[in-house]
Amino acid sequence: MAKQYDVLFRLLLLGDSGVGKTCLLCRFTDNEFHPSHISTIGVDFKMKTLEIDGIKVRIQIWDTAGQERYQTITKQYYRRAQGIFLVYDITSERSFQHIMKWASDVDEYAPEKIRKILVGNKSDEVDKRQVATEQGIKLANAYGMDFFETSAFTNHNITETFTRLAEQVLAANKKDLDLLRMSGNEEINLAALEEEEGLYERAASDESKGCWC
Ligand SMILES: Nc1nc2c(ncn2[C@@H]2O[C@H](COP(=O)(O)OP(=O)(O)O)[C@@H](O)[C@H]2O)c(=O)[nH]1
Ligand SMILES: [Mg+2]
Repeated sequence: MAKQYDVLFRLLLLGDSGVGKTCLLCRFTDNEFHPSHISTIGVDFKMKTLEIDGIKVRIQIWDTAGQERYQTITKQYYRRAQGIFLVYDITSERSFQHIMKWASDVDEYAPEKIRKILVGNKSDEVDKRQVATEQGIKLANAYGMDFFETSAFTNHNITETFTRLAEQVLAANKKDLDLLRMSGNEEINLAALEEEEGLYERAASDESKGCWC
């Protein structure tokens, strides 16, 4: 069977409930926007393959629920991720302030070489803006992260944001990647995928749910 991709990365969307994480994911993977859908329960994921520097990068993007009660589920996922989106809503000062809490969780639970990117979503909501672009830039600089303002609604900066994080993860893992490529990594990746799917089923079976998007 022909190899479908060269490497598999896991990226995680973090941030308060309602900032638009699920909408960002739907826009990126399916180019769809559903204005209202059932809140994400626990953790869910979608896949997409990108080609970066001639390397087929399959990214598995995990979408978490921001509610405190799911924290015990999501913390297991920090450790298995290579990249993290820290998402706030530009119309919610509160969601911006909470980024510090999310970032400190990442520092505590995620691997050291994890790559992070700051995302200010709902950039289309100009009249309701509470967080200035400069505030986002300043915070991202303080953490040494890249920063994008996005809109899942208008599709502004969506591909750019996901691609940038995937590129950074690729660069951070380049050495291991070369080793994997030399030895052929398909089996390893498929095994990892099956393992993740098992985890997902366990998380999902905790609570029955409808369509999450
Ligand atoms: N105007 C606007 N609304 C958005 C955008 N992204 C998400 N929303 C809305 O924000 C609400 C929460 O989105 P959702 O993806 O469920 O947030 P999550 O809890 O972070 O997953 C929904 O009512 C969406 O319609 C955006 O880019 N612009
Ligand atoms: Mg959600």
